[in-house]
Amino acid sequence: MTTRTAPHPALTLTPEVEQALRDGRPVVALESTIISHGMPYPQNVAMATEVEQILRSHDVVPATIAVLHGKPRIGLEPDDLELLASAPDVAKVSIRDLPYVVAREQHGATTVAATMRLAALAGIRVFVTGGLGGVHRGAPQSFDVSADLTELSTTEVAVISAGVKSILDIGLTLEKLETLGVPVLCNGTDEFPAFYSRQSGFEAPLRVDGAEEIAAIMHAKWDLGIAGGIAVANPIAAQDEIPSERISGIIDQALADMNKRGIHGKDATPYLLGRIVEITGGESLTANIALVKQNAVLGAQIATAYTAG
Ligand code: PSU
Ligand code: MN
Repeated sequence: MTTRTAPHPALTLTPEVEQALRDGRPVVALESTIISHGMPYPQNVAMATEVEQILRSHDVVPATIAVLHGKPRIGLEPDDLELLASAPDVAKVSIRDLPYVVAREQHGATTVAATMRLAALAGIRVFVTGGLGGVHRGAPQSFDVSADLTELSTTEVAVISAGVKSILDIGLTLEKLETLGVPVLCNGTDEFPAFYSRQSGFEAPLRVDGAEEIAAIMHAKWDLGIAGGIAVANPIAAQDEIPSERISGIIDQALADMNKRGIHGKDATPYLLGRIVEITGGESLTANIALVKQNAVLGAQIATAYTAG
C-alpha cells in the first residue's frame, strides 16, 4: 500500500498538484537547474513546456520544482518557467544552498539533490530529469562528488535519468552509488547508459524491463523501510544518440578547456554542458532534449504503475 503524507507547510503547491496528490493520482517532479543552467534560451523553456505536455498526455500531473522569491514551489505556471529560463539572477541550488536562497527570498533553480528533497517533502515519489550528477573525473584530488549521490542515499524518490555522461567518472559514480545503497536500475539494457550514448563500457548494476518492474522495486524497497532513493537509467534512443567514440573526444576537449579556465565546483557541469553544445554545433542539445522527453514517457508510466500498486 502507498501511504501518503501531507505536504510540508513551507511548500507552495499549485492547486492542480495539491489535488492530484490528495486524490492519489500520479504526479511527476521535474527539476529546474536543467532549465536555468543546463540548456540555452529559448530551447530550455521549450523543453520544459514540452516535457510537461508529455506528462499530461499520459494523464500525469507535472510538478516542476524551483525556489521563487524564497518560496519552494511545487508546480509552476508558464510565466515562472519563462523567468527560470531567462532571468540572469537565478542561483543553482543544490541541497546546501536551499536554506540560503529561502532565507534571502531569492530565486533558485534546483538540482537533482534539491529537487528530490522538495519532491519528497511534497509527497512525490517519481522525478524525471536528463542526467544525474556524480563523481567528477579527478575526484581523488578535487573531492568533487555531487550531492545528488548522497541525496539518493537518504531521500525516497525514484529519479529517472539517461545515466551519467563521461564528463564524470562513470565507474567511480557506480561504485559510490553501490556504497550508498542506491539501486541503479537500467531499463531494457545490460549496459549502464552514458547520457548522449547508449554505451558506457560499464555493465548494468541491475537490469529491468519496463515501468511495472520498476514500480514493484520502489514498493519493495520502501515497504522494507530501506531509506533512500532509486536511480533509474533509461538509455537514449538509438536514433538520437551520439555514439561514445564520437562524443568522448569532444568531452575531453571541453574538460581541457574547463581546466585551462580554472572553472570548478558548482560551475563545472553548466560550463561543460554549454561547451559541448558549442563544440557539437548544437547536436548535443538536440540529443539532450530528446532523452529528457523519452525519460518523461517512462516516468509517466512509472508514476502510473506506482500509484496503482
Ligand atoms: N547533467 C545534465 N544536465 C544538468 C545537470 C546535470 O546533463 O542540468 C544538473 C542537474 O541539476 C544535476 C546537477 O543535479 O547538474 C549536478 O550539479 P553538481 O555536480 O554541481 O552537483
Ligand atoms: Mn560538484
